[in-house]
Amino acid sequence: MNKAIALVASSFLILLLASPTVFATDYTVGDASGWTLEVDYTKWATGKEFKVGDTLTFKYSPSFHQLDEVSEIDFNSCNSSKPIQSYKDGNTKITLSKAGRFFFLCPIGNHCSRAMKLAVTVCI
Ligand SMILES: *[C@@H]1O[C@H](CO)[C@@H](O)[C@H](O)[C@H]1NC(C)=O
Ligand SMILES: [Cu+2]
Repeated sequence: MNKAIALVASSFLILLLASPTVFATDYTVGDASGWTLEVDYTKWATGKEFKVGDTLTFKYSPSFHQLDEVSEIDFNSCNSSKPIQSYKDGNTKITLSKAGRFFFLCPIGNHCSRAMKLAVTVCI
């Protein structure tokens, strides 16, 4: 291989290894529908491979919806009494900072039991 090409290739490889966040993906939850009722977020998440450093952006009207990150137990029972984090700014960007499972729901009314909830699995 030509030396210059080898140098470029190895520099690129080093960049790749050193900065995985260069390739982070920003997901808009629910795509064009955003964070709202009548969207199947389980279906939305299916087939997506979330990685550490990716972000989730939740877009919603704060007059109607909010966003809580909760534990798995609270997620399963739609219990928003002690969220890990609460957001109500209408445009919430969350960085998936570590591998594992993350759980989100809307704490307004019965929205969570009407399927306004999202669980994601984040891989390294
Ligand atoms: C909701 O969760 C909190 C802790 O996260 C717990 O103390 C409380 O008992 C739960 N409420 C219900 C109705 O399960
Ligand atoms: Cu809601």
